[in-house]
Amino acid sequence: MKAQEYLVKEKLPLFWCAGCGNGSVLHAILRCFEKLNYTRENTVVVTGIGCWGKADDYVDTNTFHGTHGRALAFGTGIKLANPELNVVVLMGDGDGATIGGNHLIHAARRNVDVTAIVVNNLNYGMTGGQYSGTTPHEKITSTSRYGHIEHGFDLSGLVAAAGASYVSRGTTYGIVQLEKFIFEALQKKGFSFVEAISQCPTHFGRLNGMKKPADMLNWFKENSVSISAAEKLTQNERENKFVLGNFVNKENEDYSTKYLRVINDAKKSKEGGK
Ligand SMILES: Cc1ncc(C[n+]2csc(CCOP(=O)(O)OP(=O)(O)O)c2C)c(N)n1
Ligand code: SF4
Repeated sequence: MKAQEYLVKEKLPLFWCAGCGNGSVLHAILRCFEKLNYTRENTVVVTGIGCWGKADDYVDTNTFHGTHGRALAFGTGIKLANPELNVVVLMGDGDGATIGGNHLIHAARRNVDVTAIVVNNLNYGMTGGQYSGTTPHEKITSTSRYGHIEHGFDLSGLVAAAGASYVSRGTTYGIVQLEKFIFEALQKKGFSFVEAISQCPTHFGRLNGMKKPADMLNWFKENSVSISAAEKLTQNERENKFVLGNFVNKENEDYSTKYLRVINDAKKSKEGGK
């Protein structure tokens, strides 16, 4: 299937604001589906709530629209029920890192064989641009008018530390690199995670002096560094940078495989006991 054939045409035009990064990330995902020959039947796209959580409306595979912060819990259940399915979980930073942060660390720790793609637009877009768990220090949001006093999560670092098999971070400015990361993540057995830094010009951009979508893309470009370049920076210099690249790519037995082994062992021991 061609990338565009995965789109539900009747649902177009997209609900997202002009210049939002969500469309770019969705297109990159659909191009990867095309390359991997995903079918409607063997693929489930799971979302939570929020602007990015609307993505499942536009994807013509099996989809599941869950509650805010719980997309990974639904994705885990779907994968355990049918390990043959390609389960792709789409979350915002509010969904994945803030309200649903607990599910994120435990899915990574368990190494559930799903791909999680977090569009990190650094705020809660849908509900009016409030700060989230990834809003950078001192940035302005509708609930931090004088500059955010907290430091945002290094989301990829958090997921890597929790035990994921694959972790990468890219931006919508570097969409080719981001698509490569999504392509690798979809093929990885175990918990794979891609953090897509993306623009929300309507809220985050407007409040932080970047009124046009292109201003946000330039901000990403000017403040992005590779992992190797970041190693040469001091902690302070790194603070306001987007460190991009592949952080983890390792082999580690996934949860469904272990779970099926336990089921088989239990069956054998029951038969042996008869
Ligand atoms: C448990 C719960 N708390 C709060 C809300 C209200 N709510 C809906 S969307 C949203 C923010 C979504 O932000 P994010 O996940 O970052 O996605 P974005 O809109 O930025 O793409 C919130 C707080 C909710 N639906 N459920
Ligand atoms: S509010 Fe922000 S995240 Fe939501 S659609 Fe508009 S630009 Fe995109």
